[in-house]
Amino acid sequence: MKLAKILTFPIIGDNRGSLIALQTFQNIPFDIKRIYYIFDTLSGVSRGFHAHQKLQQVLICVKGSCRILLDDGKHKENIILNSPQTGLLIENLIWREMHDFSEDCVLLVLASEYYDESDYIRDYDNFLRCL
Ligand code: T46
Repeated sequence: MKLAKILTFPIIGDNRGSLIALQTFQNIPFDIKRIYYIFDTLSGVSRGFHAHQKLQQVLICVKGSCRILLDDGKHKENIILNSPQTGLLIENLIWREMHDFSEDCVLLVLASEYYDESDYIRDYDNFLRCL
């Protein structure tokens, strides 16, 4: 894994089931300013197709599965997310696409910044120029 870092979160489990706690600057390496989640994705739909100038994010598939394609302009990597224990830390200036959402997929995203459309690079040629 070169284009992103895999974070593995410990499960706090007991005889009732499982729990995972995420905390700023403990197991999440930035100040969490925003949380969003993607769910009920229609069959065959792909999302993403952009990079960010500044934003860092951790993607966690808390239910189901999806495939994340990462691209730094030179290399591409595919990562399957299918565990609530796994976080994918994506730094800035990495092109990302999300594919193969399972019907039950819930993709939770922790973000280092508030939503700002001007941080998005939505054109691939522009992304290559920004690198
Ligand atoms: C990313 C991947 C993993 C908001 O108003 N606030 C928000 O916090 C977000 C994330 C989106 N939006 C609006 C902007 C668009 O009108 O929701 C709409 C859908 O957003 P977008 O097409 O950017 O969604 P995805 O799934 O392609 O990408 C999202 C994040 O936007 C992006 O930062 O890295 O998930």
